[in-house]
Amino acid sequence: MWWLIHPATAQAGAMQQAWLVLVCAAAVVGIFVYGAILWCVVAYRRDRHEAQHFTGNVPLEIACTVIPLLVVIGLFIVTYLDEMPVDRVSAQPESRIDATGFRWSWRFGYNGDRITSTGTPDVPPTLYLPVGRTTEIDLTTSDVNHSFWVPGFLFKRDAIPGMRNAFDLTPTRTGTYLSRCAQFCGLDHALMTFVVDVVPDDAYDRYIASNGTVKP
Ligand SMILES: [Cu+2]
Repeated sequence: MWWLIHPATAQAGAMQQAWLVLVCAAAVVGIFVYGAILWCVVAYRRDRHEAQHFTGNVPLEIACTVIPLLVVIGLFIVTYLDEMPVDRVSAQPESRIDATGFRWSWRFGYNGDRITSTGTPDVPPTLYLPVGRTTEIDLTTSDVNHSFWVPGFLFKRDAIPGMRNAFDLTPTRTGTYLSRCAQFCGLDHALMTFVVDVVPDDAYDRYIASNGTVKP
């Protein structure tokens, strides 16, 4: 859709679809509620007539309970169905990268940590990903909670002390995507940026084969 960002991974389409459904549902509910408020304000103005007062209306109360419940159940199912493929981790990822958040930057380790790239607040690191291939990212943190956020991928995942959060990314377009920590983690949180560089797969293979000396 022309007014939405064009997400750059195979997984992001499902997130965009879930977002669209939620926004449309919110719009429908919002239009109904504000319409009802406006109607009450106009139709029951004091100078016209007194609104009828009543206490207790069982059909209305059942409707006011059941309809929102059905809306919430429906949205839960849509979210669940859209998120499951995004959370599913392939048993055979084509490559695997360790990502570690720390105050205040990121460290990326490729190929069993034979190549590592550690950023600083002044020089943010670059995460290279091969286009068209599924890469598993194993996310951890060495101190407090951080969050790995790539807006161009519509993807965010928390890095939690003592936990390894694994997820797959399958970029569909080469390009450079500015990314950042999305969890307030301390004074220099705003400096925890990084760059995701999606490169052609042969350039990525050369990078790995050269142990990081030939940049993609
Ligand atoms: Cu952080």
